Amino acid sequence: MKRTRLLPAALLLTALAPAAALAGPTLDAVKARGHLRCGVHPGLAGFSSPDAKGNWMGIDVDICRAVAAAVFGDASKVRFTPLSAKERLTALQSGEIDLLSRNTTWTLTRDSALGLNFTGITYYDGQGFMVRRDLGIDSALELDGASVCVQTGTTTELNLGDYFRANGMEYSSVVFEKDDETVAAYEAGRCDALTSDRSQLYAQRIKLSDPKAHVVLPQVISKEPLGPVVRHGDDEWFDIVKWTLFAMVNAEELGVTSANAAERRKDSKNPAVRRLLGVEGDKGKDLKLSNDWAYDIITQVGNYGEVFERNLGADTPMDIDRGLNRLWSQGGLQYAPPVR
Ligand SMILES: N[C@@H](CCC(=O)N[C@@H](CS)C(=O)NCC(=O)O)C(=O)O
Repeated sequence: MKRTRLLPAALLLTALAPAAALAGPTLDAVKARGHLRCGVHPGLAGFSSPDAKGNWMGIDVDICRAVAAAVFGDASKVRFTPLSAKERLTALQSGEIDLLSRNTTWTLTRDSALGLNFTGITYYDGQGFMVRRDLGIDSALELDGASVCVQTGTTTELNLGDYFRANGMEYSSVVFEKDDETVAAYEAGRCDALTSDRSQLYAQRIKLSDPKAHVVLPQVISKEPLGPVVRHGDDEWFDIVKWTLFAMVNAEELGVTSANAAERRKDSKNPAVRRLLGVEGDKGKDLKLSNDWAYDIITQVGNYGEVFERNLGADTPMDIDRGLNRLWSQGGLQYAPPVR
């Protein structure tokens, strides 16, 4: 009796053993190549854009760098592929990139039928509208009959239709394939309103010739949880990208920063800090990485709060309040499972 009960468990262990000992194909391919290929937005302030010297900057870019730090111990081992909204998912599906980190909304269809996995939420966003101040409108519910500039291939286009239908309002859409064309058309007066994720509206507004002449209306008409995306079928790679963000959020929660991580690794008595920084346990090895994986992320890229402030915070042109992107312990939604 005892024997028959034990047998299936033993067989199961044998069956699992070889798979557990192998690294996933994406990790192997990335390591063999010597760099990560990361798909990003071609130019969205605060999220992903090249600076005057051609260095990529932004919260989405920093996620790519953090994954490179986890895999190689070197955040610079990443090459960026700028992708339009239309190109981004195909580039990932076809294997042209290892990771997509590009203001992409987590939806059911993308996460299932399109063969992709969202690894977490780097930025809780929502869709809004921008109008010229002299239009004298202070609510999106006053937009009945308006023409709205919108980009195709986005959740934005779909939500726009839902919002006007749900509120019994009419609209005409003026549709473009590229962000620059959409904003240029809005600035040229070809539509009454521009709609996009609100973070993007702020980024687009600073590019207009007179940003103060435009207002972002208060209504948030959708949920746009933005996060990194990988392909279906490689759980180990999925885990690595997922835990990269979790490490950054946990570091913020534990008060571990790029400036103090070296000291905390030497002195901290807090078991959670010691596990995160690889002093105790084999957490990196569990991910098929070095036990310094999180230490490398934090010292080279920073914790989640540092990355947010550097790219989007009060000292940047974006000047975005953390809002929903605060830690759960500070009234926000950013929450990570424990490193244990
Ligand atoms: N978060 C939404 C919208 C993302 C999006 O692609 N937005 C536009 C407006 S900023 C964009 O990226 N345009 C630039 C381009 O396609 O090159 C989604 O995932 O569909």
